[in-house]
Amino acid sequence: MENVRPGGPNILITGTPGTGKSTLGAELAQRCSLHYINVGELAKQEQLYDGFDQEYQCPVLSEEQVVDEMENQMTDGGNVVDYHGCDFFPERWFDIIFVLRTDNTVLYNRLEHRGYSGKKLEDNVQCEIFQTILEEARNGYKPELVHELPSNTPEEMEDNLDKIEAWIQQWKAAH
Ligand code: DAT
Repeated sequence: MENVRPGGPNILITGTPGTGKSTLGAELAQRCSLHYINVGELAKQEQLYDGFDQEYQCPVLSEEQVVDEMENQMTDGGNVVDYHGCDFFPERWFDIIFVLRTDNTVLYNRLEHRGYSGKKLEDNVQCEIFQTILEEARNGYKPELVHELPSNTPEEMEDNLDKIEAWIQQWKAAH
């Protein structure tokens, strides 16, 4: 049975860090009057952590606590969710999933500009080269839900916004 969501569709924006998820997600939510959820920020705000990663020197997200925290809001619908992973979210949450993709050199420059260096920079660029997040999305969700979007230039960002906005209008008309 299809999920009924009074607040509108739930959209997941995923991809390697630096591909443009938060820029796209926040802008999309504003344009379409949806609720923007940056999962990393939510975890930080609510301290939804489970241990500490010595290698990366950062707290480890508690996937269980994050899911519990988001559940009600996701059931209501009308959310744009932004996270660099997707395998721990319940499949029933999302009506569509967009995986942002960025060319290696463009991504390298963006992450370097963000202050990443050494192993962290290399691991994130490798994550994009190996299409890790795309594979994760394809493994976890019905193939027809998962869409790749290029995110190298402001024109592509604008084009992606237009496409998703059109999809939202269609979804609303059909529900
Ligand atoms: P993420 O949330 O995936 O980590 P971001 O939205 O913070 O990524 O974007 C990282 C940087 O790259 C930021 O300075 C904005 C820029 N950027 C993102 N998408 C872009 C695009 N399609 N064209 C040009 N710049 C982009």
